[in-house]
Formats: sequence, C-alpha cells, structure tokens
Amino acid sequence: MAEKEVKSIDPATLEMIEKAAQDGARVVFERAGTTRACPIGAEGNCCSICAMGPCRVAAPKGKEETAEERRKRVGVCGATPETISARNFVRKIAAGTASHGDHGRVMARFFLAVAKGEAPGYQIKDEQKLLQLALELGVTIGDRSNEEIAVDVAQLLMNEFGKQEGELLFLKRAPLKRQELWRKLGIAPRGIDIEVAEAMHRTHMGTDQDYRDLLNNGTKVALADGWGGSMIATDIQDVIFGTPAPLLSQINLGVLKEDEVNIIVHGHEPQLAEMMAVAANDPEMNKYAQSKGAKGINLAGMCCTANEMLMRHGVPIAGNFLQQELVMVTGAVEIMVVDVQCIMQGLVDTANCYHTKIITTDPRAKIQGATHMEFDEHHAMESAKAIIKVAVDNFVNRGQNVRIPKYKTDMIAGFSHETINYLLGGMFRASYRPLNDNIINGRIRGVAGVVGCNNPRVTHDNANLVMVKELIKNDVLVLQTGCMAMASGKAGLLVPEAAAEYAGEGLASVCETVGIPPVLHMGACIDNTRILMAATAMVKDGGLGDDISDLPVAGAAPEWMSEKAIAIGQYFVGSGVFTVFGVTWPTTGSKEVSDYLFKDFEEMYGGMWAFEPDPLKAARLMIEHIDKKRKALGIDKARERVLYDMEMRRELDSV
Ligand code: XCC
Repeated sequence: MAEKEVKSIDPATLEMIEKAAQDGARVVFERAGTTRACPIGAEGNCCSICAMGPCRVAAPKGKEETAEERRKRVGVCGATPETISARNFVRKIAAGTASHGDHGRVMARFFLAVAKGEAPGYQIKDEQKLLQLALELGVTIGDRSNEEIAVDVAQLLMNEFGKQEGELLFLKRAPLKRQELWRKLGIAPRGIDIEVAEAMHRTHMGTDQDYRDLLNNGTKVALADGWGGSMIATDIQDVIFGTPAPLLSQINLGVLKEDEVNIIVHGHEPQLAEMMAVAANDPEMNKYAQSKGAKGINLAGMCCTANEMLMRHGVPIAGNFLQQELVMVTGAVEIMVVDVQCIMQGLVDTANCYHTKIITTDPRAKIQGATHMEFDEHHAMESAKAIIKVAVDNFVNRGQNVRIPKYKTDMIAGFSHETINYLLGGMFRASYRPLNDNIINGRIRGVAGVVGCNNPRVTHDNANLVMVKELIKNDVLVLQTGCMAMASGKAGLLVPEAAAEYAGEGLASVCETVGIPPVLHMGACIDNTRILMAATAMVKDGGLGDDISDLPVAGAAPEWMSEKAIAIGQYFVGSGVFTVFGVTWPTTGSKEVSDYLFKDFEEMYGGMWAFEPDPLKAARLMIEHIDKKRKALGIDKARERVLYDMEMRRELDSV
C-alpha cells in the first residue's frame, strides 16, 4: 500500500478537512487515519464464507515456507490460499456486477413506464438512439410511434436480466473475433442475474475449488456487467434523458452559493436528479425560496449522479467521492439527496454537526438517522418539489458557521461515443477514421481509459493527476469517467487549452485541430461502456487489427476503492485491455492467483491485470503496453518518423 503524506492535492478539500477538525465533524480522512486496513483481508487471505472460520491463511512473513508448512496453510475445510483468494476476488466482481445490473434493471423498468406514459414529466429525448436500438434488436419500426417501439425495446432489455439461456444481446456489438473467443472459452454470459447468482454459488463453501476456473467464471460475470447491465443503463439513459454532447460547466466546492439554497444530489441513478433539475428552475419554487430569504435554488452534484447531471444539463459538480462529507462542512448545504451506491454512512454524523438534512430516496438504500422520502417516478415532479421544499425550509437554519472555499474550475464534459464519432468525422461522415489515422501516423500514440474512485489510503486526486499528465505528455489520448474524471476537471485538464499546456506535440496538434481537450470526460461509471464502444469502433474502422486486444490502448483505476471497480477492470481485461490498478490489490496474498491474473490472462484474453501503486510507473506500464501493440501492428516506425519530423520542425523554427 502506498504511503500517504498529504491527504489531498485539492486545496478546497484541504481547507474543509481543517474546518471539519475545528468544528468537531468527523470525515472519512480522519476515520482512515484511525482505522487501519486489515492486512490479512487486504491481501485476500481471510475466508469468512462459512462458520467453521473465519480462516486466515496468510503466509508467514520474512521466512521461507517449507512444503509441509505450505500444505498445512489451508482453511478448516482444506481450501487453499488460491481458492480463498480467487473466491474473494470473484465475489467482488459479482457485487459490482449486481450493483450496475440493478441500476440497469431499474432503468429498464423506468424506460417501460416512460414508454407506456406512466411516468409523466419524462419523455424520449433521443429518438435517433431509440430507433438505432430498435434496428439493432430487431424491433419493428414501421409507422409505429416512438412509445410503441420503446415498449418493445424496453421489454427486450428487461429480459436480459432474467434470461436463462443463450447470450446477452449486446455481446454482438463486440468485434467478431472477441465474440468467438468468449464462446470458445465458454464465458459468453447468458443473462445478467444468472451469472451473478452462479458466481455466488460457485464461491459458496465447498463448490468451485479451482482458482483458474473461478477466475475465468469471474470474467463471465464481469462481461455481464460491461456488455450487459452497465451498457443497458447507459443506452436507456441516453434515450430518455438525451445522449450527452460537449458542454461547459464548473467543478469543486466553490460552486456552492452563499446566498442560495444549496442542494446536493449524490449517488448514481439519474431519474430523480433529472426531475430535481427541472423543479429547481420552477418559478414557483424559486419564489418560495425568495420568501425564505434566499436568492434562488442551487443544485450541484456529487459522485456519479453529478456526472449524469453534468453531461446532460451542465449542472455543476461540488466534488468527487472523498468530498461528500466535506461539502456539508461548508455549512452551506441545506439538503443532500442520495439514492444508491458510494454513499458513506458517515454522512449522517457529519450532517448532525451542521444544519444539513440527509434525504434518502430509494427503497433499497435507507440510512439510519436520515430522512426517507421515497421517490415515486409515477409522480416525479411532486416528489422532486416536496424534496426541494424541505431544502428551502431548512435555509433559515443555516447559521453563521459558513465557509465556502473559493475554488472552482471550468471544464468541458459530455463526450459520448456518438459525440466523439461526430466530432472526429463530421455529421455526414461520422467515424473514428481520423482517430485511427492519427494513431497510425503516430501523432496520437494510443488511447487510455483512466477511471474509478478516490481512496483515502492514498493522497486524494494525486495518482490520477500524475498518471493522466504523464499519459498526455506522451501523446496518449485519455478517456475518463467517474470520480477520476472529476479529479482531472478540478485540475483544469478538461478544457481544450490543457492540450497546449500539458500534452505532447502530436496529441496537442490533433486536439487543436478538432477543438477537444486532451482528456475527455465520458460520464459516470456505468458509462465505461462508452469506452468499450469507442474501442470497438476503432477496431471496426480498420487499420488497427481485428480485435480490441490489438489496439494500442490501456486502462487504469489509480485510486479505486469499490467492488464495482473490480467488475469494470475485469470486463476490460476480458475484452482484451491491459488494465492497471493502484492503491492496493486484493490478491497479493496469493502469488498463483496474482500470476494468473497478471500473466496467464494475457494468453487467454489478450488483456491482463497489473498492480502498480506508483502512478508514474503505472503510466509507464500503460505506455509500454501501447508501444508493444504499436509494434505488433507495424506502426511503431510511423511514430518514430513523426517525432523526427517534429524534431526537424523545431530545428527549422530555430533557424
Ligand atoms: Fe463511486 Fe460512481 Fe467509484 Fe466514484 S467512481 S467512488 S464507484 S461514484 Ni464510479
């Protein structure tokens, strides 16, 4: 585990950590200091799946183990450290896949309700994407209305969750070679829920006890996330709320307003937040706010709900995962509205030190001590207004202990797969051709996805910045989602001007021509599927091999913490992408399991895991991998020539 000297590189965060200490408010940074990570659990060496244990199977440190000692280092049932490590790993994948899957399922049901006209206030915003989906899924279009088509599409997508046989429909989106590989290896998922359920069974005491089999099944589960639950969620959200296109907004705690009612929306599923955005602009609600002495209503996002709201409405972001308590420490937040995932229970304790009310809205996620106001999508506007009213009524309780850090940064977000296609190729010849050409001619060395969470075990936002800056300096175009995209936003990397300042000459010249930042914000964590689609589009456009594993691309989650991140990593690896994680690695206790994930996987999937807590070294591993792929494609020479050309240009300039 990386040693941490500073808590954050973000000045707004540091300012609020200090204020929290003064106010006696507990926050995650402090808890991480007082609660040590369990070293046995961190290495994957603790098995707690039955009541004969928990069994700890860590190897003795600092001495060679004899064969006999090694034979005896097993759980009460005889489970080996490899089985235990692999089981723990696969259970994380299953939990991550279940979370994204449950999000996707709720979206599919919501989609059906919208299509049937049972969710007033929502309508289909992206007709083109709906029709494309219908064509893809074989749904009749004819002269039927959008709503009729949507009912069929929604039903088909909803079936994906409970499907018992066959294959997930979206697997067909992958390059043909990849699909064949999945089938050959027997890891093409049948449905979403069935793979999660089977993984929970396989990892139950006394079932699957071959770590290789367990880990390959883990890929099958993860693919049910990437090419299943998450992809369904992204597509449906685009159809209902609109496919994102680039827009300008701002990020960091400075987006709060001293003289307005501040509402934070936090979590992952966007349907309530979408309605809150509408209701917050309602003249009647604003008049009500004014009657309480506020100038208006200010909505800001946190975590992935923030990304959803940003991408489609330009709603500013107050902060990423580790800032969720700190936003209340400003003393200026009336309510925090939460739904599911990444919501710390510590919020309630922090809120108790201020006037903030925590409002849970989802039947699956209640928090002791919070106010529960269940969101009803059939009466969405009423739900949204009722919640906003609580915020307005709470404005008068704000008190004097208010300090909003001055920090906020401009950023451009909204780079969906479709938008990149359009930006690169233009409306009439939308394609990834210019990207492929620039990779082939070497101006762009490759593409990297840098995604995932924050983790208080390492300096907040730091690993992301070090990694992303190193990548773009070396002409690697960076695609981001989740809390890492926010870290880049705060540091000013999500604006076109960042290209001239931080990117290598080749990448900078492409960014300048197209008018894009060197780091593209593609959305929330479920939107990592946009990266899968972008990679597939690159393969299909030609010239870069015939599978995702041939592409000069790499992935990373330098500050990950959630089980969803492991599921995402595994589906990228299973789709052929080299993926490196930072902070800590859950199988370090077993050399066999780690070797299997880090080395053997490459032979099977063409993509593999790596663990490197030093973000600079991790970035170099990614660049090395990209160069290896360039060489295999025979385009390594082109890049040398381009560099030579630039060298010459510099010489010419200096004459
Ligand atoms: Fe959660 Fe999605 Fe991680 Fe951020 S990046 S801490 S999972 S909010 Ni998804």
